[in-house]
Amino acid sequence: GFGERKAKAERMFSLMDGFLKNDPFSLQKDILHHVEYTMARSRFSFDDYEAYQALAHSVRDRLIERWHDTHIYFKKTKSKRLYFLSLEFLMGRSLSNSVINLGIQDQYAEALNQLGFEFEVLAEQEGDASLGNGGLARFSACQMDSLATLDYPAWGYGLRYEYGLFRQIIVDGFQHEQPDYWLNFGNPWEIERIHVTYEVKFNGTVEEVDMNGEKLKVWIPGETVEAVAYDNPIPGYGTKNTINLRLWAAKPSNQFDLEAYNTGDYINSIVNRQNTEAISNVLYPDDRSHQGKEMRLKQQYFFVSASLQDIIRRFKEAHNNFDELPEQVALHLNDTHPSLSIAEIMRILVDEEHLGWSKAWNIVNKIFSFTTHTVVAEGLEKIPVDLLGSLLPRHLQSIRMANLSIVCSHTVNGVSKLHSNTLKTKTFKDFYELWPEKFQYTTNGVTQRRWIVVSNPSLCALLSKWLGTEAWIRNADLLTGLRDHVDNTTFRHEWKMVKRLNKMRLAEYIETMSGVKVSLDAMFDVQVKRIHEYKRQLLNIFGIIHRYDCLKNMDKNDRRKVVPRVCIIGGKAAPGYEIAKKIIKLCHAVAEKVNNDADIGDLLKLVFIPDYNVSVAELVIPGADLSQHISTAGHEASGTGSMKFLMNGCLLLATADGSTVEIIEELGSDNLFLFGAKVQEVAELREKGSALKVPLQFARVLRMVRDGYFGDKDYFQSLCDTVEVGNDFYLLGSDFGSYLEAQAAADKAFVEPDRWIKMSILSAAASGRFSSDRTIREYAERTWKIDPCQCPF
Ligand code: CR6
Repeated sequence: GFGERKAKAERMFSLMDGFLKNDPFSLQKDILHHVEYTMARSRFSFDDYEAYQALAHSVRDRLIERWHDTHIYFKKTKSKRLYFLSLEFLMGRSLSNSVINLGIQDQYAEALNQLGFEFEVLAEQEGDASLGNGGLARFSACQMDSLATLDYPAWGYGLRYEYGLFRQIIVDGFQHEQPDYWLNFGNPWEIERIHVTYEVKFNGTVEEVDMNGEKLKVWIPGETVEAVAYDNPIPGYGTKNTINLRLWAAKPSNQFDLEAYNTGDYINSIVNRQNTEAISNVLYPDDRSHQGKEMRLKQQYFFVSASLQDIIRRFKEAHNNFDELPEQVALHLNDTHPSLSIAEIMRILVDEEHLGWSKAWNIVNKIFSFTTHTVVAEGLEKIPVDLLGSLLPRHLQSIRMANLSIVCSHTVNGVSKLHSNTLKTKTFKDFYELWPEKFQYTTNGVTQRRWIVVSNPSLCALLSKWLGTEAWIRNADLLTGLRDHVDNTTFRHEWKMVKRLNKMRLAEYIETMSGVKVSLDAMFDVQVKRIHEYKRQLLNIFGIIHRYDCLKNMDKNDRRKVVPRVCIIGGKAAPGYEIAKKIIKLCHAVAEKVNNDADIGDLLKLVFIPDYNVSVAELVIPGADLSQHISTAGHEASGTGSMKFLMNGCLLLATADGSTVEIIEELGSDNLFLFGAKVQEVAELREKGSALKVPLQFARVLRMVRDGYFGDKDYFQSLCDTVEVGNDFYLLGSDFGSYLEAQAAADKAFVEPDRWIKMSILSAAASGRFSSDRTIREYAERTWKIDPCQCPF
């Protein structure tokens, strides 16, 4: 009986000697325990990597304790749960983040010191978990951190790709892609659950069978694959709550396929089975379109089917009536990628739970919400009818994934105010007229735990000192308190020192990566994000060429007045995106010329930072003076990089696109450098075609590239064609004049250090609204209708 089981559990718990202790002495013992028994290394000889692994395992143990208790508590309270379904999560590194969220960083630092190691050095040993492409994926990771911190009963679901996003290496200025074997050295942050598995079916036929006079549709699959769960604990900050990110891996199914084995082709049937593992092998490296790829569809369905079986199983453990589903379960579709969930849950409710179509439909309409992260039609997935029909014969209902998601979701979210307007007036105009009440927006955000506390410890200390509290780490609105100190010279001096320290860190990194020595007195001007024509890295490079050209034509006296710049560009191009790859090559070609020009010296440097990812971002963002977010208005749905720079006291040079519009509302247009066509002007400018006015300087820069001033003349022609008058879809030419003016305004502000520092402080002070805590709270209250559920300590 229950009493007996409880007594047994209590006896076992007493044998465990209670929870793990967090004093430095206990931590040392635990780390050494893992060196000996987990890493199986000889006690007195282990290198930094092994020390990192042992350290990570000791942290993992502490996460597991809280993760267990959190789930026991969630189960007990039976509160409504959120399931966040996303094909991508860019978690980056976990060690520092976990230790900080557990609140035991000082104890760990001391423990390691006593063992003769340094925490920061070991933390550098960790590789990134790069299970995503760009903004959408990092935003998912930030949301997980906020869900845990705000005590929401939430689960994340995703895929455990064997290969994350490719590593970018640069050879002779060209991008090459290398596979990311991130699991080769083990992953201490995941827990393999060999018993949490589900069968996922593919292909085959649908047959009608007669069951006691009732006609039922039965799917006879052609292939079955097994999904195995890998759990990744996500700790909240300042709370015991540690939620779960469950990632699925594909394994050959156990089910006997008698026919294959009976034909005697034993070897081949095993080889064929191994191929099924390929489903979760690799992340698709395009961040905007995945049109009509069979493996991509298989991944999506594999993910959706395993997740929903798991969710329904958990629901049925505690409830026996599906009418309760909408009060117990919120399912969130992160973009259209998991939208097959809608068809799959209908299949489960109709075919397996025998609810009947209309009853199932009524339930399904109350549980889904959907966020779209794109503005352009080519970003909306479409699946060819015959592909869906052959792979999922029972799901063939609708194939425009966005339409499916809108029809069946109670809420359709945009990711910024501007984006939402575009959705209502353009992309989904018809749907908006039909159901205006469904359309909302929840502006994106980023977590200050990762983007200040982990990545910028000196700023973190300074903020707590001047705000007189660490409470901003859980409540970013408190950052507005910095405005009270902006006139204090001591504060400003300390602020400046922090920036300088971070610039030093970045300068060292640049020197090791590229051999270029940069001056700390220069303005560090950064653009890091995926390479896309609409993000206009080319506009930035053209601006740099223009600057170089001006410097070359100046006399020595005038040069002395120029603000020295270090221009930093980083980002990956999708492997098949030719123009983006040419932009990377051009950046290297210009850098080669500029950086080796003795005439120019420290006045201008251009560096391309290879393999931009989360951990590189943690280093680059705190060290930036200026950052560029210069997409053609109307093309960046939100943009979240800008929010991280803002938090780190970095000034923005930006167009009025995506979330920048709301940043301006918080910050005031005087505190950033704004330029370019407004969203409502873009269509008209495009219509002008070859009659569009383009400044002479633009034509001159274009000519230089075309004439081979930076080499590779032939290779760059097609790139130049994309911005030639009449063909310049992203309006680089027509925005060039105002771009240069904004750059000049930035130079002017930089030579007044007091003014610059004030703007920097005001930037950080305005960043509170862009915390993902605010985003998650809005979603929780308005869209998901879930309440916090805090596990007692
Ligand atoms: N590429 C948007 O383009 C937005 C993020 C997160 C993007 C970007 O503006 O900030 O999503 N869209 O909402 C997609 O990935 C489809 C992105 O990261």
